[in-house]
Amino acid sequence: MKTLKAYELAKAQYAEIGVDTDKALDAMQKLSVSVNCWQGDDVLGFLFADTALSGGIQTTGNYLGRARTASELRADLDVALSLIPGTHRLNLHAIYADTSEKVDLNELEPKHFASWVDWAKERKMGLDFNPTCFSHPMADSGFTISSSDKNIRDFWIEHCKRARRIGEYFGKSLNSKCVTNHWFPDGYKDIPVDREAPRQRMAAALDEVFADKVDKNYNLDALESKVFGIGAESYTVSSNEFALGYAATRDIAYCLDAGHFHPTEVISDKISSVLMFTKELLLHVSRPVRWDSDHVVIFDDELNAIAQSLVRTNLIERTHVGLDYFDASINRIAAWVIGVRNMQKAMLKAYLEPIDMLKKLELEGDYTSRLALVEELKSYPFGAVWDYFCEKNNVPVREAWLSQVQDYESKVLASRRINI
Ligand code: RNT
Ligand code: ZN
Repeated sequence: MKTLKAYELAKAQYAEIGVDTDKALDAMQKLSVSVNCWQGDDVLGFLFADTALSGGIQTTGNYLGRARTASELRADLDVALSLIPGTHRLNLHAIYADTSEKVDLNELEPKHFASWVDWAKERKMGLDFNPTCFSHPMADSGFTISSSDKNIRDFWIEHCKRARRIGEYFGKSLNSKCVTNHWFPDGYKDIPVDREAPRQRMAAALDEVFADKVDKNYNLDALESKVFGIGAESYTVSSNEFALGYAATRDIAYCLDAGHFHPTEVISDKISSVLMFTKELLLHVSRPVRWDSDHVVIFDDELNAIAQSLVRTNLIERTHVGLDYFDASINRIAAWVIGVRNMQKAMLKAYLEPIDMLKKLELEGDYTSRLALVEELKSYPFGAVWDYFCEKNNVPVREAWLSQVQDYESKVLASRRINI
């Protein structure tokens, strides 16, 4: 009741500047965020959970309650999703196959993910996918699909081909196109002599992967770039220029990860450029702190700028919004809830801008009014609209979700003390 009253007041205030809050809420209802499953178990997965995380990425922290099995991960996700408004997608990695079979990455088949499809179907959710090109003996050299060793290359080519078929299976079974994102940690710790050959090998290998026809209505491929990783500080094969150039010339999507650029470089300014030359874009919204640290997404300036880039010129229509972070130092379910809700809040705030008015001021060269208005908008009562959105979706308003996570922590997570 209080929430509704506050919403009505906010609605009137927004109406004065020509913003329709109900329309913003409709847009929000349609927004699905691809939730990164790997936040739930520190990127370990179930196929090789004893193998150390590799590929130059790192989780730190040892908070109690890491999900150790697919059913634990699903139970945890159910708790998180019950605290997040709207209907979302789950982003799976190949290592999250749910099978008792001893199966390697180059042997994976759709059937190994059947339980995930059942789970998603029941919840009317879509699934996204990723080949896992790390944490595996075949990635030990620091190179996967661009390795100079044909055996290694072929192993990863086969894995990626299979990943796309699994993506197609997700898309078909759930009637919702799956985004299959390809990320390769390949690179050198120290300065290479030949910067070109690994890139030529990677492009040729990817061409082989994508030569396999899978139905584009059900699977969209994306290629993710990166500036450096731990142990690959001097050179990354799939750099920004490589991945963007490859994606644009092969008609696949490019994946921009917020942590994969130099520390002061932001992806919010890249979105409109990339989408001039590719049909679709995948985002890995993350929070780099001094490096690609994959901190939980917070409601900061860059998150708001990303949302504005998506909403102001409607590029959201061609963008798949995924999250990519992994923090093992706090409750992992809370990490999901905080990150997804923040992404949604930023999008809502962007939907509540008087976009036409702002664009007009800009075109007229009235930069004084543009700045004045954009700054005043920051303290408009968007929180009241957000609270109402949560209430309408039957999820806790404001921090009321936290006690539910704490309850689950003491009842369920606290008993997960051993590795199984
Ligand atoms: C690594 C990339 C990649 C991974 C996930 C787990 O730097 O961001 O997207 O984080 O695939
Ligand atoms: Zn990423």
